[in-house]
Amino acid sequence: MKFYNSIIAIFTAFTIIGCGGSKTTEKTKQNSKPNIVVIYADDLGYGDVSSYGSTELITPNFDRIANEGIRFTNGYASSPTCTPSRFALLSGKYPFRTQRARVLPGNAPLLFELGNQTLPSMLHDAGYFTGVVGKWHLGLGGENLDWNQEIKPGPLEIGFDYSYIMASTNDRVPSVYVENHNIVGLDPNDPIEVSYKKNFEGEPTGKENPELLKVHPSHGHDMSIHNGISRIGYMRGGKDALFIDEDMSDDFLRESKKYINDHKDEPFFLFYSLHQPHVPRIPHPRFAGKSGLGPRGDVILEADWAVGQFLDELDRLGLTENTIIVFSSDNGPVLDDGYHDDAVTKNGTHTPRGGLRGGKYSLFDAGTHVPFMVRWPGTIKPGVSDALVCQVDFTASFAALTGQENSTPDSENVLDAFLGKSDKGRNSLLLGQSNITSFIKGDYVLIPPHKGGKMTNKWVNIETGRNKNVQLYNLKTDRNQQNNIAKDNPEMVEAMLAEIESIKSK
Ligand code: NG6
Ligand code: CA
Repeated sequence: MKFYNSIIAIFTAFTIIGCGGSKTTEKTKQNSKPNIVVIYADDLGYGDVSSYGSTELITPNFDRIANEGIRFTNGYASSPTCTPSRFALLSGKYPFRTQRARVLPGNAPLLFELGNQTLPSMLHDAGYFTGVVGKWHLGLGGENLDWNQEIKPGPLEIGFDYSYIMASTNDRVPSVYVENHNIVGLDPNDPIEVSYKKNFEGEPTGKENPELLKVHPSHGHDMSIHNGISRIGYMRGGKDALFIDEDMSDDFLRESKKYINDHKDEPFFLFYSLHQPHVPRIPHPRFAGKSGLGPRGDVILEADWAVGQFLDELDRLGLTENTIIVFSSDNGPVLDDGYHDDAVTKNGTHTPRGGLRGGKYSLFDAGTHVPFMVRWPGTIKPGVSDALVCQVDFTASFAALTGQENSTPDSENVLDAFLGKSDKGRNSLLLGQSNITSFIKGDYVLIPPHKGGKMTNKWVNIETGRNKNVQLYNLKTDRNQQNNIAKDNPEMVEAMLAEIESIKSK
């Protein structure tokens, strides 16, 4: 595969020399097998990034990707929560097609049906080495998994050639990393046990032993304790394998850098899945207090730094011009998501949702409308695009780039928008989890009737967007969704509801 990269280099050099150096733009016989890296933040809002308008939190390295590539102003995650968005990104399927596509417990079986095309399996078939490092939260193994044995099926069974993942989330047990089929650093003499039903005898919990905690839960998160933080779920044993929250960012950065070093001589795909700024927000001491906005701001700065280090490593390896980087987030922002960590009290005038309505969990726009940038230096001309694009589109778009067929049901080829060759992305987009949360068509978004309260619980304190009546907003003229125009546009409402039904029956 070294050969392959050399050919590109020779071709580029030849073109530049051959054209007397003045027509470097003519080198655009586009490389059809650039490396592809998807960097995926967890709960980062549209307004948390300085190139998207944040003035209180400055993120030079996220901005580097935005400014050297295309910054999308209408880029979407598929769902206002994590599991379904990740599922859509990797499967090319709308989450509503799978009843289990909602926030999964840490001992949930793998969410994917085996044998279907996925983003990594498609790229594997295209000749890529495929890997994932970081947060997973898509289930592992089958029912009643024994974490001390081989953990499968998992990433390797859906198309990844390598995986180094956090088993679930940083607030759910088991608090371990899994490399391929095994927990990292597990001592066979100290097996790990996991339960989401009841505690193991003699084990402290956040509820009963708050004196053992360095961060206190606000709601939920009062079960097993490790590293001074109580989590969701119970575990016992596996002491040597438990991760240290303060080191997690460095762990994922180290593994990501190692991965690109190991595979620099062949086309590679890397899903670099950050854990920030999801709770618990525990920055490395290098970043504690740096943002002035409390730990939520600090871990965003920590993530930004890690992304910068990763970009520097690509530069050092000479891979920058041969690598597409996509940066986005799995859902919108939240302040108090279960711990008293000063996210609310120290937020000041910062606006994580960046002028959009709602936030994480919400059917309003800020639940899914996220930072979204694509960089490919030398091929993509930097710019800003208003095209409607979604993470579910990676499979079809990168299939088009690499000469593969897309056989996933909902992914659309928006490669020209990703590469800045076209201002047009999708015509319409369905968002959801195990149900349908909203439907965007052109400038309009329709939110079907939903039961339930208008606000989440008092800690999370986000508008849910739920309404027993149908809602319709013009996102172009009313970006903050203040005027429900459903009543004045019954035909449009009917047509959009009918279109949802036809997508459902596809
Ligand atoms: C919620 C958790 C929240 C977070 C979320 C999933 C409680 C009270 N809240 O149920 O802290 O873990 O699930 O977040 O337990 S996500 O980004 O992974 O979807
Ligand atoms: Ca998330």
